[in-house]
Amino acid sequence: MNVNNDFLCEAPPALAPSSSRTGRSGVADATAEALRTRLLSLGRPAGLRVAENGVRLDESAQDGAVPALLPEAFGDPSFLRDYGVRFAYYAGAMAGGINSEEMVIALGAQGILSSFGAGGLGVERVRSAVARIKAALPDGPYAINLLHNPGQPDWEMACVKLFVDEGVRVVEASAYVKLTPAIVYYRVAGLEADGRGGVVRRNKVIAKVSRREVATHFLMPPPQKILASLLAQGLISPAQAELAARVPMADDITVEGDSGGHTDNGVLACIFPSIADLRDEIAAEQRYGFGIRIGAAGGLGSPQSVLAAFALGAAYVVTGSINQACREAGTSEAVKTRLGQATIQDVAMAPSADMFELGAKVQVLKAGSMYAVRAQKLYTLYKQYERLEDIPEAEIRNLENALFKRPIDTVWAETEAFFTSRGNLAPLEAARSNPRKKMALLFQWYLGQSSRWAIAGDTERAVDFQVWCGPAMGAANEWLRGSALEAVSERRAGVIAVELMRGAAYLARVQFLRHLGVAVPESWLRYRPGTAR
Ligand code: FMN
Repeated sequence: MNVNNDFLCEAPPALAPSSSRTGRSGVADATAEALRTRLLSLGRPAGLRVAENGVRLDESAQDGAVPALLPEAFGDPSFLRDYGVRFAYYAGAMAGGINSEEMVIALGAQGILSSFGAGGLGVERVRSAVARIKAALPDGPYAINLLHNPGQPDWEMACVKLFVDEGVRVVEASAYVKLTPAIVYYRVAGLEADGRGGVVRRNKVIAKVSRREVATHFLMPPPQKILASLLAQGLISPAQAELAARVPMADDITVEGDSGGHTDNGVLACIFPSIADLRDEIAAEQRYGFGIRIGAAGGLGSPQSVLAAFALGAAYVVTGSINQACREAGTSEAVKTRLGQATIQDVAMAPSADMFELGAKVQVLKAGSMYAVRAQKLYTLYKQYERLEDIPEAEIRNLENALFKRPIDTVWAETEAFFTSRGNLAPLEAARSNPRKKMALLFQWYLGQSSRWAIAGDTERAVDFQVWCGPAMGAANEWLRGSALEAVSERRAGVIAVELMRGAAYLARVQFLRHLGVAVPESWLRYRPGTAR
């Protein structure tokens, strides 16, 4: 662009009518407003002229210009192409169908990728979701989540078989520590030679990680040992096993900082560059002949944070917490209302239901719920005692009255019924010979039910709601306050997505103006929803 040197003067020209920095006055309010309005008109460049009394909008652009920047321009264009989407953005999975069929379909219809929250659902429920989503979006875009749970390898494999049979082409793989036969099978079952020496990767994997060790597994080709076993079972062909050596496990790595649900509470600004570097190292070694994109998740609830993620180099951005308060989310109005009032600080780490024995934690909404405190109490008892019988009688009564609201024996009977109905008998067998395991399963009844009470909006259990949520929720509430999207009843995931991206584009243009040396009023560095076009 053509910027003359006067324009890039050390003491930037003032835009504001009476900038305290320069003591200048004279830019009429109307002129400043015209420039700001132009910055909000994302597709139109803003030509600038340096006048005696500051910078003003000028179509002839003698002294520089802020270029057009549409939200579609953010991120890696190959993300848009590969997934057939409009934005380098996707809505991450929310287990238990909270990222629901409705959400996936509504976002998909707008050309935005969304990942159905299959975690915690029975295979038949996942099957019906896949059928409904496919019927509504036969050509996509959509993704289905494969949430690893070390205690349920059969569920994971059954889901993958379903995905392969039904032609599900995008899987968001998460909570992995190492690779499992199921995720490797999904990836490799989609490999084909393209006839020109390349490999077609039909089954796309977006791996969500927060650590380098886990990222490494997905940046590398599938491990030989798992390939050999899949081959022996006849699940993959010898040709696919060979092709597998030439592709990484994932097409995309979503680096997740401090987020709702399972999280290492990582700082995105630290872990993103680290994993991007790791990708560069592995890609240089492996010479795949195509790139592996790195996206960013965790803490994104305002246009500023979305812009920051793209500034880190994100190929795409991912939201989670903020979508749970939207109309399409598969959870209760009671939960959405609570989420809509949350502040940034209203979150806490609490024991997780699925990896309770390992001491894993999830980030939850603290406001209005005793879940974090009560689940922690159960974990403390689990660590302190070898078996239920060792826990003092008074403590047991307390649990029965306050948490379970039923006798321990009934809780156990319900636990048995749950696992039996899912055909998952291994935990019950383990509990028979291991009293500590039995105690864990019994405590997990509360941890598991508390999510269901929240989804169902069970008012009698309102103080026990387990609602996964990160600080992004409070950030979004602050951003949306006073706008047409303040009430959760008005929030739609697609509208929020577009507003976040538009806001980021507007803010990027304001930053551009700053980079030109213009003193921009602080108030311009905020984006009010609904104002950009
Ligand atoms: N990520 C998954 O990969 N699988 C899940 O089942 C899953 N469930 C979630 C449930 C809730 C209620 C929330 C808030 C998040 C969940 N996540 C899950 C993480 C999101 O997909 C997303 O990566 C994360 O929320 C982004 O960070 P944020 O919460 O700061 O926006």
